[in-house]
Amino acid sequence: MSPRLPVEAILTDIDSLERYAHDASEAVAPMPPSAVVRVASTAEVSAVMEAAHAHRVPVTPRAAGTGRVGGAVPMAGGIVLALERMNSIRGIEAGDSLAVVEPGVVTGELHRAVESEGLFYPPDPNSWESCTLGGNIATNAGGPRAFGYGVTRDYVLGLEAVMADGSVMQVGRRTRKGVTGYDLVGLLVGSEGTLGVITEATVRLLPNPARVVTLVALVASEADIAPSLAALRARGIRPRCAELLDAHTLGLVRLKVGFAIPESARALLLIELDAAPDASDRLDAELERAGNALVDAGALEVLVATQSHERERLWAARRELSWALRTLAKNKLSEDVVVPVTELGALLEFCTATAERTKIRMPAYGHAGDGNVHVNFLWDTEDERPRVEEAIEALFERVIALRGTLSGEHGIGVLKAPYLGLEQSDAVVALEKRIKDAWDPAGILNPGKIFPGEATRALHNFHGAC
Ligand code: LAC
Ligand code: ZN
Repeated sequence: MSPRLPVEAILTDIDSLERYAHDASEAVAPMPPSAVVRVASTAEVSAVMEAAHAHRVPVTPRAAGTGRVGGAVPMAGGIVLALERMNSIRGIEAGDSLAVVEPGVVTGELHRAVESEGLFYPPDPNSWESCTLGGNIATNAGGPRAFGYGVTRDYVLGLEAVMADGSVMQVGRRTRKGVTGYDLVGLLVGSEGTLGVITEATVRLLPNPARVVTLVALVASEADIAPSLAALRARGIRPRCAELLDAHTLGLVRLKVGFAIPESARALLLIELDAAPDASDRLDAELERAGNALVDAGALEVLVATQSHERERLWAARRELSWALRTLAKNKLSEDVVVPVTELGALLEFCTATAERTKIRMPAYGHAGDGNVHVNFLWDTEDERPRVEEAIEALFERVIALRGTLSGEHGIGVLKAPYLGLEQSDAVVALEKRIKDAWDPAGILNPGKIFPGEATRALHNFHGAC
C-alpha cells in the first residue's frame, strides 16, 4: 500500500510555486506548477508517481535547481517533485570503493565525506557547493576534473529509479565490471529526468590523490592554448584539470588571482596535477616538466601554486566567473559546447569573429583539456536579441562543422531543444522518442525537455485534456 504523504510535504502557496518554477537558467515556465511535493523517501516518490500516472499529471523532478538549461523548470504545470530532503549518504564502503547516496546529497558534502576516509569522488561541477548528486546524474555533469578523471557517468555503478507509473527499478550493479543486459544506467545518466526519478545511486570512488599542485600559464593569444596542451601531451603529462580563460574573462579575474598579470597576456591556462601523498617525488618532477613544456610552447610566464590557500584563491576566481559575467549585462546566456581539442583554436577564433560581426559580447572560458568551452552571450536591450540568436545558431553550426557537440555538461533541457536537430538525425531523434515512450508512455515525466517542439506539445497535451 502507498504511504500517505505528510501534509507539510505538499506546498501550494504562491511563493513556493514561484520559487520552484525556476532553475539557474533563463528558462521561464509558462505557468507556475500546481503543487510542489517535497518527498523524503523512495516510497513517497513512488506514491506521487503512481497518483500522477493515474491522473495523467505532469511531474518535474528537481533538487537544488542549479541547472543551466531549464531542465528542472516545469513546462506543463503539474507537480514539481522536490528531492532535496532525500539527502543522506547511506554508506561509504571503503573496501569496495563505493558510496551509496540519495539524490539530494550536495556534491561537495560527498566530496568531504569520502575525502575524510582517504577516498575521492572526482566529478566537480562548478556548483558543487550547492548542486546535488541527483541533478549531476540527471545531466551527466562534468567539471574541471573531468579532464583527468571523466564525468559523472564514469562513476555511477548502479541506480534505483522510480518509473513513470510508480514502480521501483534497480539497475546496474555494485561491482566495477559488469556487462549483463543493456546499459540502463548509461541510459538513465543524462536523461534529464525524462525516463525515471533517481532515488538512490551507487557511485564508484578512487583513492584520494591528496597532493595537488596548480600551474598558471599566461599566454599572448588564445591561439596558444591548444599548442600548450599538445606540448603537455607530447611529454606524457596528463593533468587532472586544464582550464582556459580568454582575454575578456582574464580581465575579470585580473585583480582576484593574487598575482600580477602582464598586459601582454591575452589568455590563461590553469593546469592542475595530482599524486598520492607518497608519490611526491614523481609529482615534483612532473611539475618541472610541465613548466618547461609550457615555456617551450611559448608561455609568457608560468606560475606555480603549491599551497592550498594560493590554489583556493585561483579556483575561487575561476568559480565566480559565471556570476561575474552576469553582472556585466542585463542578459546573459551561457553555452557549453565541445569541439575536438585540436579545433579549440578554430572555435575561439570563430567566437572573436562572430562577436565582432554581430556586435554581441562573447566572453569564453572553460574546460580546455576536454575542448569544452563556455561561450557566453551578453546583451542589454531587446533590439540586440535577434543578433544574439543569430550568433548562438552560428556557434552551434560551427561546432557541429568542427565535429563537436552542443552540450558537454549542462544538457539540452528547454533552452537547447530547438537545436537538437543540428546534431542528431531525424532517425536518431525518432529512436530516442521511442525509448521515451517505452519508459513513460503517458509522457508525464519532465515533459517539454530535450526534444524540439515538446514544450508546446506538452502544454497542449495536458491542458487540452483537462
Ligand atoms: C562552469 C559552469 C558554468 O564551468 O559549468 O563555470
Ligand atoms: Zn563548466
